[in-house]
Amino acid sequence: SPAPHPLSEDDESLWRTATEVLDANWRTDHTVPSGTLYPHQWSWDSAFISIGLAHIAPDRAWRDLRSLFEAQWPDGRVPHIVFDLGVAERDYFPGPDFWDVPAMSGRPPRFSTGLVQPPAHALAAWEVYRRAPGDASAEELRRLYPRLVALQDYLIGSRGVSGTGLASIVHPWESGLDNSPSWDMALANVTADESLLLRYERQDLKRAAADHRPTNDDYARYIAIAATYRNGGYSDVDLVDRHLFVVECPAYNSLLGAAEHALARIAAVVGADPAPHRERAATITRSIVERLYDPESGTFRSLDLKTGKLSTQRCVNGLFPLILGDLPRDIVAQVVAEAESARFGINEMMPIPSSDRTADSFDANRYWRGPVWINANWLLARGLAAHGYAGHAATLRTAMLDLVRRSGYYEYFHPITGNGIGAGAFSWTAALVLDMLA
Ligand code: 9YW
Repeated sequence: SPAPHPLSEDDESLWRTATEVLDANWRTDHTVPSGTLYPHQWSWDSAFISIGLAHIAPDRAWRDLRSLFEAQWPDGRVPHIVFDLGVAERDYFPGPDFWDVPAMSGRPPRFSTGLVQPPAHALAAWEVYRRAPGDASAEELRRLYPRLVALQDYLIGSRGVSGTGLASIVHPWESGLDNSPSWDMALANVTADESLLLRYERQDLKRAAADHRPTNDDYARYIAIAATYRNGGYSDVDLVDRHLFVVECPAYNSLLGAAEHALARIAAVVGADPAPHRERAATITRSIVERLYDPESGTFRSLDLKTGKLSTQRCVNGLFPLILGDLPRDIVAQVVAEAESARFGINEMMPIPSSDRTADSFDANRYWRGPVWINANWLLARGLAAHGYAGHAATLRTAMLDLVRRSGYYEYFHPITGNGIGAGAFSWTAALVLDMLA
């Protein structure tokens, strides 16, 4: 479908190619993140993808969100991967056999993982509705609303380990920022049993360069943590005592709060009461500031609930509280200062990297330890604009579009050269480019 308004020749061609990426990655009722690396449905990917689809095919945007929530567990969790059982086990590791999830929600056994991902979906549903308003969209919102609320209830309830309104993640994969240095301290306390990994075969290394992916040492820990959670029947009881990894992430919880803000708006459309959502949103923002903000450095960090320690690493997740409209102004100013600093350096030439450029842990190639990711930058641009930093938001937008024009729809980008890394024809990159052009 054509762009909603006339575009320059360059942007017109970007619009067309982004549409082609999303068309090619569509599978019956959902979009895969990448046709090569990720052949199933991923939870927060579907949220970002739906926002782009809203411009070109609103029916597919809603279908993507709906199919994800049809895989919601009875306890409210929305799985981080919904498996396409027509895809061979060997095409993704760890696949259905590893997770070994029982039949439920009218699904056969092994239909999903037992983890969650950042709750970007209420925000996405609201944004799809705004981009494609009308009766059909209002009806989709009505259908999704109770499911979105059930997800929030699960995260704030079962995963509300600290009792402060914040949700804990029980695996780095749940953050969506898999190998971020933000988890290094907590992971150092997890024994890496490389022999466990030897029993499996990493599929990602057949499809992407090893030095662009998490290390084997990371994967051994990832598998140990996932196996522990699985062997406990995916129970969330007594997590701090029983489980290996229990962390409060500022990005995850910012999206949790943003979801409550979005649900308040959705509630008004579907005839529900917005007030409880506003209250929850206020609690979440307050707790993020009380628990995850380090006043000395003026930055947000992840908190390890097993040790009670804030991570010492400054990562892109520390900038995410900017997406909260009710973040206190003095704190907004501190986060913006961090984003402007040499560590992250907002400029027209390059979007914000996933990790502090000046830190020893910075690795320009390795996934969430340095490369630029479009979803993070899109969210930050949105947050900056909402807090009145229109100039910064415009700078990020220019940098993102130039990067993709130059390098293509990659999964992530080298933060110095801008070269594309990981999978090409990556769905959320294409989707968010459409959103920025529209
Ligand atoms: C993996 C699909 C997912 C994203 C995550 C990203 C990566 C999967 O890909 O994880 O196998 O490493 O870290 O955020 O949802 O795009």
